[in-house]
Amino acid sequence: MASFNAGTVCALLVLCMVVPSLATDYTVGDSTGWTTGVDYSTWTSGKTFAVGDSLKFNYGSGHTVDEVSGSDYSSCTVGNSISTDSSGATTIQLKTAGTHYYICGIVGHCGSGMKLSVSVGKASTTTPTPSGGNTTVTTPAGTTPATTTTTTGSSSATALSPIVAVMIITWSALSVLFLL
Ligand SMILES: [Cu+2]
Repeated sequence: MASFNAGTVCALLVLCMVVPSLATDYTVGDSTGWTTGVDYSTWTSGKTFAVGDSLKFNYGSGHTVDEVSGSDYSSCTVGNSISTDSSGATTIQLKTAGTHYYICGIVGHCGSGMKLSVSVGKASTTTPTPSGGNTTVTTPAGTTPATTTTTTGSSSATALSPIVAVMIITWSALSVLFLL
């Protein structure tokens, strides 16, 4: 009984500590890829980009992916790129919020549609709330008077920092294994 409760506490805590990676990888233009004759504003419409997401550009030879300033994006000016790649498969991680601009650096291609602007918001915050996790822990710990050591360890975990909590969880898990 005691070991079951301790195990549940451990499982719940571990679940709450694992921050899920919600980053999204977008393939620019989807199956069409990065090429001329595409309206990328249509592709971006309805999509929400956040810090941590990445853009994958797939294209044949004769194209590049250049990150440029907003003004160079608007005027399709090549040659001032912040970064450039022509590997045919460029993955760009969106590291900062704000609007990022990409064009093809081959003269004429930007004007033929190879221009992409993405508005990047702050990292998504749909992670489990730590307070909810701690509340869940408190309940089984209080209703488990059988094993004094486990109860003490678990209730301490609610009051201490996550790192200490992890240590206590590990210790609790080892105790459970030992008891079994
Ligand atoms: Cu091009």
